[in-house]
Amino acid sequence: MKQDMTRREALTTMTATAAGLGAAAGLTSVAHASTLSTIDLGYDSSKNEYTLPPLPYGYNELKPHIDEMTMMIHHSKHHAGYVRGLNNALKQLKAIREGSGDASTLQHWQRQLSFHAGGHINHTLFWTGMAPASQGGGGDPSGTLADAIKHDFGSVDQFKSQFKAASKSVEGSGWGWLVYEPIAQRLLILQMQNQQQMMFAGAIPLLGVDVWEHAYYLNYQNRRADYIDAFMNIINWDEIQRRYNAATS
Ligand code: MN3
Repeated sequence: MKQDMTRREALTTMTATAAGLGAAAGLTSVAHASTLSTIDLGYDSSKNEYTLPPLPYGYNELKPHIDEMTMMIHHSKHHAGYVRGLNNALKQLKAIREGSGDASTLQHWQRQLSFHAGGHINHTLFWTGMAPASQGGGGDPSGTLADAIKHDFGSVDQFKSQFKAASKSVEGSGWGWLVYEPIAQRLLILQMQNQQQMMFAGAIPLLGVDVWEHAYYLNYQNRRADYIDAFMNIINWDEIQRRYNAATS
């Protein structure tokens, strides 16, 4: 096992792996060197259950861009709810498969599976896609990711402009995403409604911003645009570069 891996390295490495696999698969865990506690992206293979992954920074460390109360409720309540919903959907589908469940509810639980798996994976990528300045958050993309952004969007500024405009204009609850499309091998900006709609199979998520009201309403009220502008200041570009490397390798 990677005994010398720090907690942060473990998290970012595992997140890159998950993104490279299309995020829907490959969520695994790695033992922490000093405590032997499980550092994970939200799956306990010994229990076959999804779990709430710890944040790689404190709830108060993204201030002033995202306030402590919002971070605490968002992670410990909202994200935790998606984890519970995902585990429950799988439990119900297992029961139906084995004959003890109500087969007439299958479509409902399939829908629940999609929604809550989306919620769990989106948030796992969201937390690790941000970082306080002390951990390298902020600034601009560089290296091969910046080259790809310039190739596919014209310039970093044009990318930012479209990413912000797309995220601000999501109808209702949803997300803005930068994804890698592996057929044309190019970057795309997508809107997502709720936790899963308007994405397509094969799109590999690289950078996502949560624009559900629960992500910003305590501090920004109805000012979603201001929240997205603030989010642009705390992007963990090193982590997004790692995901891009995983997606393209
Ligand atoms: Mn959320």
